[in-house]
Amino acid sequence: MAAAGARDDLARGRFITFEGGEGSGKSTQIRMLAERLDGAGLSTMVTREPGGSPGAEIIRHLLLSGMGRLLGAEAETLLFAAARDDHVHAVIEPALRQGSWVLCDRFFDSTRAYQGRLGKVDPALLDAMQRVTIGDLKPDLTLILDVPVDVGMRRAAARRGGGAPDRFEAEDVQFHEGLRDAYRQIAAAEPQRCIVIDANAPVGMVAAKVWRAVRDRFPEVDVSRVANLA
Ligand code: T5A
Repeated sequence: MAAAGARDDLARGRFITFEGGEGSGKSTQIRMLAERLDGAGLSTMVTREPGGSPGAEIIRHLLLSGMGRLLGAEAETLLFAAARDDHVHAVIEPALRQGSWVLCDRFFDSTRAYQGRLGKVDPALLDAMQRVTIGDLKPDLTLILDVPVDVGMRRAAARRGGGAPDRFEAEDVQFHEGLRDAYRQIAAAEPQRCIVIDANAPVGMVAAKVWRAVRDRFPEVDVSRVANLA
């Protein structure tokens, strides 16, 4: 039985989440990491939260429009949880079982930081929602991209052009400073799972740090086929 379990574990893909404040460069780095893992011959899947499955994308629209906020912090948190539940069961778990490496732009640490620390939602409610939505599923690795708040906000503004900021981008500087601090605390509490990456650097330099962190954590990745190793 134990041997079969070990084989199942090896066949299962790895689950890597990216976290950080607004404009920290998560989407950019996920795309680059996916290319490298593909180059190493691994099946990879890129996804995001809130969203990532048809049902969760509908809830994403509601949340980022700011409508969830009108319901209060707890109800807004429940909407994030509902989206995650669908995403985990419809997309993430099946992909991992099929051996894909799943790279997810935000996961439950975002709820801990945004709704827990900043929205002051009761930790007992967050624990209960986590049990229901993700059960034992934890990321194998979480990369927290850290940038000064003004840098992240400038990048987010440049990316959206003349468009209006979304629900969370529109919060004040104090909120975003608190967010950065919340992520540092999450990393300090779970150093086995989380690595903080200084993302206040050119894209290629950040990508090299991300790649190093992934190779250190997963030495089983065959890098001999990956081009342009930084
Ligand atoms: N949320 C989410 C919760 O409150 N609770 C939850 O449980 C969850 C799951 C999602 C929002 O929902 C909240 C958090 C968020 O506020 P979103 O639209 O998905 O919102 O946005 P974000 O996840 O915040 O992502 P962003 O798109 O704002 O930023 P990224 O993905 O971190 O950054 P990226 O890669 O798009 O880069 C932004 C710009 O900067 C440039 C890029 O080219 C781009 O133009 N850039 C760099 N420029 C210079 N140097 C670098 N190193 C750069 N890297 C990227």
